[in-house]
Parts: sequence; structure tokens; C-alpha cells
Amino acid sequence: MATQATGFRPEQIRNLVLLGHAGSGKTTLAEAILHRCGAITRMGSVEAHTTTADYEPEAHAHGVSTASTLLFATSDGCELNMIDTPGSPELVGHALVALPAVELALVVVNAAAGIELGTRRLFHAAREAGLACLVVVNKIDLAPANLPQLVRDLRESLGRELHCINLPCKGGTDVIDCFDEAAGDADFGSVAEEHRAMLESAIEIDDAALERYLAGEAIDLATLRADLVEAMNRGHVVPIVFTAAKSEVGIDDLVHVLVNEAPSPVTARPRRLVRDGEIVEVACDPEAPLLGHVFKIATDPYLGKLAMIRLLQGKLDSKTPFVYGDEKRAHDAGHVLKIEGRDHPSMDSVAYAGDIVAVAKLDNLRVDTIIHAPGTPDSLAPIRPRYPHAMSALAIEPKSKGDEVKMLSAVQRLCEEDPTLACAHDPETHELVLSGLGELHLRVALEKLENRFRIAAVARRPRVAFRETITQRAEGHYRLKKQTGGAGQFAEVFLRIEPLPRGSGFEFASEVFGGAIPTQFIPACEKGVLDALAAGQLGGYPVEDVRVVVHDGKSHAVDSKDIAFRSAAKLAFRDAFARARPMLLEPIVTLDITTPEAHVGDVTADLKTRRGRVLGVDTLTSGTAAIHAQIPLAELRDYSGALRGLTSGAGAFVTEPSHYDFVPPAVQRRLTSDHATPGTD
Ligand SMILES: Nc1nc2c(ncn2[C@@H]2O[C@H](COP(=O)(O)OP(=O)(O)OP(=O)(O)O)[C@@H](O)[C@H]2O)c(=O)[nH]1
Ligand SMILES: [Mg+2]
Repeated sequence: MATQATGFRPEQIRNLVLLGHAGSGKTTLAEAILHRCGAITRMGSVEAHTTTADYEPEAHAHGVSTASTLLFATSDGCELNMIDTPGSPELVGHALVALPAVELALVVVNAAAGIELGTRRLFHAAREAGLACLVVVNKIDLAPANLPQLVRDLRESLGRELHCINLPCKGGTDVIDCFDEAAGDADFGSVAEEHRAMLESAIEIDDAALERYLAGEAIDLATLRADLVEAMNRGHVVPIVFTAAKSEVGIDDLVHVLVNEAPSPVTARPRRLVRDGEIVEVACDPEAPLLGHVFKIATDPYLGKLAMIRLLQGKLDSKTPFVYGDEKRAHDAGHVLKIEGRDHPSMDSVAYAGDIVAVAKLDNLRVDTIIHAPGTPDSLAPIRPRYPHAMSALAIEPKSKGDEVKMLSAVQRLCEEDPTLACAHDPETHELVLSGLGELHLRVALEKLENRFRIAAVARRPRVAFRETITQRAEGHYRLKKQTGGAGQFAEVFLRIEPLPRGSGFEFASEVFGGAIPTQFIPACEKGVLDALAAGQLGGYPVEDVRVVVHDGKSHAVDSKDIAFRSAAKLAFRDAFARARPMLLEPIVTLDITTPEAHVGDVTADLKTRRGRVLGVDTLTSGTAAIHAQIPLAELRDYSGALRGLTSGAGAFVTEPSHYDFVPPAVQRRLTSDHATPGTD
């Protein structure tokens, strides 16, 4: 690798994340920047699996980025720290973790495809995280004729404050700067006009400069640059640049913009953290005590756990002591690393506030750990981005028996790396359930288990956690009598069961008079009822929303024991349950779908076939609709694939658990035969 891992002062650092819809060209753009900056000697390609960012086997298998990757390059005395992220909506967790680490988002748009769902969504996520944004219109070689309309669409869709900081020229084989320059020939638009519009928007935030400008004075470049950076920080201006990453068109100009016109950790807004519920702003000061935010965890085959840290304040080298969490013992970094895809050169000097570095082998570091100098307050916490909820799930087990513990720790490691991936043991179904944002997300997780941890897992659809309940009052009775030579068993229980409102759970009462069942056996009766509730008779699912009243019985002075009453109560409950018109309950989730407006009819018609109930449809700007619905969880299986099919790949959805509801009898038979009962396979 050509790049030296040297510590740069904060004002020389530019931290950026590449965001954008799948396939817009982020990984190729990052590769082109590395190449033009001399960090790599040959430019790799996504097709040949030779890019620096997409180095993992899962990325090669799917032809898309499957994790966020750190990269760095230097240009003109500046360090560019870049984070390439996956554009697939199911892998968005990897993109969101990167936001707190940087000042600037490059929102990459595919010129041939126009504005896509991911463009809008990620642009807004970056703005919400307080980042300055730069729109990169990439693949200009593919659709030169579309560009003027695309610029109009971008302004319409993302905001009027979008200004071209350069324009394509020489038939899309080059770009011409419109910021430093005020004249020249572009393929479309006017360099002079873009220059004027950018200048007037940028100085709007600077009263003194605006006054001078209105009085006819020229604005010097240094003032204009400082004003542009501040205008970008405030979201007042979003520059647009044009590139054809694959043929490295516009890359030098983009790097020039990053070095000269983009915020550094010093000129960006101060970082925001939380202390005791209050927002605290942290200015990037390398002379202050050390403060760093672990924003990402990764696993390296040789070094093990790698914690990626955004240094917020102070300096870090291999000997700098720091503490974190409840641990009062000071650690040191061992080696401070820079990350370049799969490589991690050690830094040959101190790392300053504002830089992004990594440390290895500190197993207790987690995403969102704050490291700090010993003796400084430890109550700071980061503001977490809003992550979408997991909605697809797989029940997994290792192919080789005996690998259970190894698999669990590997899965936990994967979940640490990706906040949208979760794993939990389901006590009702006794399955280890891995949940994520969709099929691709879960498939990639299973591939990582195999490629990285050498664990082959078998996965199947997890069972839906049905419940059972009753719909009418019923009486139950059981008389237990066993006399087999020695000590006998005797208990007789009469009870009544009644339905309770949804969500009430279970109530137990005794109305036994005159000691028909001696008081000391009543707790045994309740235990017996609880045994029966654990597995109902419809499908073995837990029974809920029922009140049980034991009201009569008989005992025997010698043969009545706890165990006898426990069994008798359980069987009396079952006797009553069968007569109380039992029904199956199923989990219902709320479902929020976004889709291009043209597909709303198809999507809602499909929801009806899945027993979904549409609660409302809102039309958003630029032809996107949001559908709000409720639907049984059992009907959502394979939904991400179905929605993709219905919306030409543009639809996306999120779910949230809502409540339990009755399963219609006609459906009950199908569902219980589809989903094996717990404990069987
Ligand atoms: N013609 C042309 N093709 C490009 C350009 N940039 C990227 N591509 C191609 O577009 C495809 C997608 O590029 P990637 O760099 O993988 O896109 P990405 O945004 O990283 O995709 P995800 O990681 O899936 O989100 C690849 O086949 C690239 O070779 C470009 O400027 N022009
Ligand atoms: Mg990529």
C-alpha cells in the first residue's frame, strides 16, 4: 500500500460516508478516489471482485457491498477517511452506524436510474444525523441526456438549495469547476450562472459578506469557501458534483472539492453527545483530554475484534491510557491502526482528535462505547441513529451437533457488528431465532457464519408464536383416585373457566367453602392449572386471557397430597377448556410500506389476500406513497421478495409487533398444520 498511516491534524482531515441506493456506484467511486490519490496503484472493479472496499466473500457472492468498509487516502496534505456502505435497504444498518463517525455524506445517485428510494431515504438520514451533504451524480457516461432533468428532479425532491459545484463538459468526458471559476463551456447549463447561484446562496449566511456583495464588491475565495462550509453544515447549501467513477471522470475535481470546500472536524458543527439526558456539544480539540466514540465493531481473521473509533478530543497513540464503561482499569491501544479495506497498517505517529482509527483485542469494547482519559467524567453517551426493526427471522441450529456454544458466540459477534441483526432464544418454541431486515440480510449473516467462523448452520422458518384462549364460560371436573396396594392418591376438583379481555393474561381464584378442598391444597390446584396453561389442546401453544375459579372438590385424610391435587386440577382445566370453545390467537403486526404511487393498487390488493387491513395511504412528495396496515405475522413470510416483485424492486417496509387476535376458524386449520407444534419437528 502506498498510503502512509501518519497522524493528521484535525484541520487536515475530511471524514465522509458514501451513501446511496444499491448499485449507484459507491464502491467504484471510493476505488477511483483511492486510485487518483495514489493509495492504490491499480483501480479494481466490482465485477472482477478486486475493489478495496468489497473484499469479503459475501460481497463477491452477491455482487453488492455487504458491510461498511473504512478506507483512507491522502491528497494535497489532507487525509480523506471514507466509509463505503451497502445500498441494499436490508443492509442499511451498516450505513447508519457510520453516520456518527463523519462530518460529510456523499449521497451517490445513479444518473441512469434517477432518484431512487434509497437516495431520498439516506439523504434524509444524513440530514437527521446533522451531516453536511454533497450529492454525487455518478455514471454520467451512461445517461448524458438525462442530466439536466435529473438536476431539476434532485432540486424538486431533495430541496431547492442544491447547486452544481461543477458541470460535465467535453461530451461527459470531463467536468468544469463552477466554484473557483465563473466562465467556461459546459455540456449543459451555464458555469457563470451556477457560480453566481452557489455564491449567493453561500454568503446568505454571512451578513458582512452579503452586504459587501450587494454593494458591488467581489467576494474573495477564502471567504466564499468558509461560507460554503458553514452553509453546508447548516443544510443551507448542498453541492452537486458529476462523476463517471468507472472511467475516473470528475474524480480529481471531487477530491479538490473535498479538500478545499468540505467541512473538517474543526469547521463542522461540534459533535453532539448526551450526558444525563442533556445534549452536550464536544468541539474537536486535540489539546483536550482524550474522548473517542467506538462506532463500529468488525472481526479480523488475525487480529480478532477490531473497534473502530472516531476520536472526538485529545490524542491517541499506542501508550495513551484510556478507560471506558464501568471499568476503572486503564487500557492502552497496543497499536493504533488505520483501516484500508482488509488491511490495517499501524500508525507511525500520534492520532489527533477528528481522526478515525482502530484498536484490536479489547474484547469489552462495544458499538457506542465512549473511551476517555482516566479521571475525566464517564457519563457521556452517543446519540443513536434510529434503526429499523428486524422483521424477518430464521430459526437456526448448527449442522454439527456440539457446535451450539460456538455458534451462539459467533452469532452474538455478528449482532454486535450490525445493530439491525438480533438473536434470541425463544422460550416458547425452544429455537435460536436470528432476526433481521430481510432475506438477503439473513442469508449474508449465515454466509458470514460459514466463511468467517467456519460454522455451517441449518436454517428454517421460525414457528409463529401462537397462543390459545377460550371464548365462553365452562365447567370442568376431574376425580383422581389410585389405590395400588400401598399408599393411594386421591383428589377431586370442580372448577369454572371464564374468558378475560385480550391482554389480561391469567387470573386464579378459589371459591371453595367448608374445606371441601383443604386450604393447603389450593396452591397445588393453581400449579396444576398453570401446567395446563403452558400447553393448550389446540396446538400445544400457551393459553392466556382466562380466569379459573376452583369452587368445589373432595379430599381424603390419608391419600390426598399436593401432587394429587395438582394433577386433578390440570385435568379438570382440560375438561373445561374443551367445552369453552377454545380458539387460536395469532400475533398481529403493524406494517408501514413505501412504494412508488403507481404500485399502490397492487400492493393493497396483495395485502388483502394476506388477511391484511389497510389503515391508510399517504402520498409523499415526488410520487411515493406510504401504506399503513395491520397484518397477521404468519402472512408476512417471504414478504420482502413479494413486495419487490410487486413494486419493481422499489418498495420497502418495516413492521412492529401490535397485538394478538383470533385466527378465523377457516385459517386455523391451515396455520396449525403449516407450523409444527412446539417441541416437535
Ligand atoms: N458505466 C458506469 N458504470 C459504473 C460507474 N460506476 C459504477 N459502475 C458500475 O455500476 C455497478 C455498481 O457499482 P458499485 O460500485 O458496486 O455500486 P454500489 O453503489 O457500491 O452498490 P452497493 O454496494 O450494492 O450499494 C458496477 O457494475 C460498476 O462497475 C460509472 O460511472 N459508469
Ligand atoms: Mg458497494
